[in-house]
Amino acid sequence: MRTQFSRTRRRVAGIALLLASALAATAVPAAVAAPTEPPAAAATTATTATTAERPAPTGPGTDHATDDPFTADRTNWFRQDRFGMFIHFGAYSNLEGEYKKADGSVCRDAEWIQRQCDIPKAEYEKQAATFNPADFDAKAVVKAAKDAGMRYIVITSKHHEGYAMWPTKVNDWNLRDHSSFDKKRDILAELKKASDDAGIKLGFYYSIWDWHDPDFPDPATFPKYEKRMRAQLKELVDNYDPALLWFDGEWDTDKPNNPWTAKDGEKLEAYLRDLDPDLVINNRVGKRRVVDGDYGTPEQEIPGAPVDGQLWESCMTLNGHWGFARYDTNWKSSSTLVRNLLSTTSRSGNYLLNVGPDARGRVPQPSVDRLKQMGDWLRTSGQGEAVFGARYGGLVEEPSWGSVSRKGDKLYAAVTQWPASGAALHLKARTDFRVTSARVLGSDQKVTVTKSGDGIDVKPSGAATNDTATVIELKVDPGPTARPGKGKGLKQEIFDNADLSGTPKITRTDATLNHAWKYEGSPAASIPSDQFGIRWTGTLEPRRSETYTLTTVSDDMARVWIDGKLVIDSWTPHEPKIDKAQVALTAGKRHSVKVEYAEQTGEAHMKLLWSSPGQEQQVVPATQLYAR
Ligand code: FHN
Repeated sequence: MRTQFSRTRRRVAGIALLLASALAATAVPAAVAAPTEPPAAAATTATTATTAERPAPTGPGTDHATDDPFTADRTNWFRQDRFGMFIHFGAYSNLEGEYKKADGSVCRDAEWIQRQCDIPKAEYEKQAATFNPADFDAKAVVKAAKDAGMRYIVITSKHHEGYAMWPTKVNDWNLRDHSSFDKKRDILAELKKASDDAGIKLGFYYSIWDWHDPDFPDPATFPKYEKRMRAQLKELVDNYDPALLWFDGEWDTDKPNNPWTAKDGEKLEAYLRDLDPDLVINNRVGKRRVVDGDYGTPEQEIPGAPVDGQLWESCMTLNGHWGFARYDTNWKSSSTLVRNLLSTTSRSGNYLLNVGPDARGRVPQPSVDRLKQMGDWLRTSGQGEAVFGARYGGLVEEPSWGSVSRKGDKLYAAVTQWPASGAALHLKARTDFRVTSARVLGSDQKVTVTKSGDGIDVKPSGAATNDTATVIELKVDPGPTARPGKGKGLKQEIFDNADLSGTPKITRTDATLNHAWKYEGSPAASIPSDQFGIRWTGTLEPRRSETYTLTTVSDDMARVWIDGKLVIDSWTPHEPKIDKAQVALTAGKRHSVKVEYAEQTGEAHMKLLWSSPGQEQQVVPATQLYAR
């Protein structure tokens, strides 16, 4: 359980981080509202929250990009752990996926059942009053996650139905005040303790879209809902110290109308970052875009490659439903699930796999069985090395016969289509590298590796070790990587117009092009949040000699020159957008770089990232940027 001290420490650290990033730009420190001490827990009535709003950073000079999620300590656990358990559990679970309508017909859905089956509010509240998940066993849930090899858990604290799964003081639509459950119990506290005891991170899913709160649908009353939502989120952060918040229900929709906007997301994210600078937050806090939160959230699918500009996590069901549905026995095989995990890892993504406890709070046995089988595969012969702490292979193209992840100086080729006797597995190289040794995990068979055409041939001499995936470990020499540079950042000229005309108002060194001014912010307190421009100039020093992918995340306009050549031209106003260029760079060489950016109106974002076969995606670090 969080102590007041630990949160204060976090917040102090957070301010230091904000100021450090501001000072690093040798700028006037961003106008960060010095958070006041949190108001004493306000006494609240059952239906409204009076917790005072804390002034989150905003206004000219505010920059919400306080670190790079690709390299920050704050996100390190998320980038290493790779595999998590999603839990969909709410009042909907009490119906177990079926509702008998007045006309005798049976309507089926899971966590959407109230809306999809048109259950009247009073009727839904009546059934929720009988909800009694007495058999919910946090230790058993955490054991199932550990047995699977899962490193973090995300549970629905409040789904679209608006029903809180913790004893919130904000209203009485919750598991404590509106159920038949033991009023002395708190399942989120039980799960927090069991997760802490097991060394597993705990996060909360929280739906912005709320079908129950009367103030939600009408934009005129929506601020009242927002106040209650923030009060609930503060309860979750203060009382359970989550590592992660998984927002959902951010999209434009009706029944009920959803007034949520990208600007609302900016304000909520700023509020949460101020509340706890360590939080990892997904992109559905805003509008599920590359500039929202710390990571993208593809659902029921796996992107075909690393995602540009953002970390990512694919969430999936074990059968066909998120919430429990007693009739849904369409369980994925453990082999499919392991292969999904290997695919996400090999593209630098995470896999969040869902379980849906039943009305009594029990995780279905077929779920538990498959999770155990996944863990058994991961624990066999060190095969988990291909997942935990691993990432995009980078040095080779993804093969058709499986996937390739990288961990340090090893590539892990997870083979799902074992070659015929005497045949080889071909890997197309993306850069020069050498294989210094090769072995099949769980077998002492000989493996030969030879250069072949556009890459290498890997020839095992024996049989696959299992039907799911046999892992071949290739120890590699990735070729020379220069020591980190001594750069401090690029020269930055800031104009108070979007034409970059006239004399720059501010000239300074900018450590990294990693900025999220969003709607209200700007590069300095003296620069308005609209109609400003920036030119960065200097040199960029790569650490490897290979083809780099330069990626910009920009809103409104951006363009990039390398060695005098225009390589990214995105000079027409746009919403948050990714642009990329392939550029051959030479290790240790100072390549001239110029970046121009313009903000006309609305949101303002500018990031410059790079990646290469031997360099994982990151914001181009200051050490590799020089003002001349
Ligand atoms: O509507 C929800 C759905 O019920 C479920 O929670 C998934 C899980 O990510 N998210 C939304 C659909 O995108």
